[in-house]
Amino acid sequence: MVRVEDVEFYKENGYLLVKGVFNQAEVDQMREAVEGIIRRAAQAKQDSNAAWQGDFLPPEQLKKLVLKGFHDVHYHDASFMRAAIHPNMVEVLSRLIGPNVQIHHSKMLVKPPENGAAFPMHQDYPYFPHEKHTMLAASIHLDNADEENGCLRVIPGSHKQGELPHVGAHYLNHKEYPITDGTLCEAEAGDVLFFNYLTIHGSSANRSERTRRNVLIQYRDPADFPTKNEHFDWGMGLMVSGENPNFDKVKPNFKIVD
Ligand SMILES: O=C(O)CCC(=O)C(=O)O
Repeated sequence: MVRVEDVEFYKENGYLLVKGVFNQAEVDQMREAVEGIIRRAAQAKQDSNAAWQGDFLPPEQLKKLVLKGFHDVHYHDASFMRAAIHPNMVEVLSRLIGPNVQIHHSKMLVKPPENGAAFPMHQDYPYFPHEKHTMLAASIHLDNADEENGCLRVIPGSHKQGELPHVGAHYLNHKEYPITDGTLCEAEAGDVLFFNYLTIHGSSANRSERTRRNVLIQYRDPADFPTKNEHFDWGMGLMVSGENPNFDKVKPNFKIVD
């Protein structure tokens, strides 16, 4: 599934699209699971709009945009846990990260038709900084994604710049980094886009008549330690490949929430 030149491409460019990681049946199960989460979130009145706010779009455009976003999806439906440890995923992850791989967290990002939210260009690093920068996102495509329905865009090689200043620790200056400058990463349902947490990325609004469903799982080497005591999610630290040589160093700090 991954050739030596693919690993080289990832190292050079900070991202890699791998085709056909999941088959149609697996994609269908995850699509149903996404619908289930949306339904249960609505029932629990926890379906607030997760669209990013800021000055990257005029306010009258921004207020119309919608994102159905939900964290820790592998705690909501087993199809995501199966995806997280799928042999095809593990094969790619162990080539890009190394023999030992851990989940950091997961989420789903659903852009509804016509008004699906945009993501200004940003790095994921400021949200959960680590020492060695092994962290990467695996963006699982549950729909064909293209320019029209707001596919992901990346700036190739940008991970080599290291940490960049973010507006309010949130996103990069949108005048310096317009979304449209990003390289389009068009993909089909079942494909996975892997990108490092330092790679600048974002996506435009969904202006098509099609939904764009993305499930994103962050992974790291267990020997790559967080530099801040924050962003603890359910499932942090689950091993998907190899062993944890430092089990006593980093432990999630879970709290019971009423
Ligand atoms: O799903 C997308 O289009 C972008 C998601 C993203 O940039 C993120 O979650 O950091």
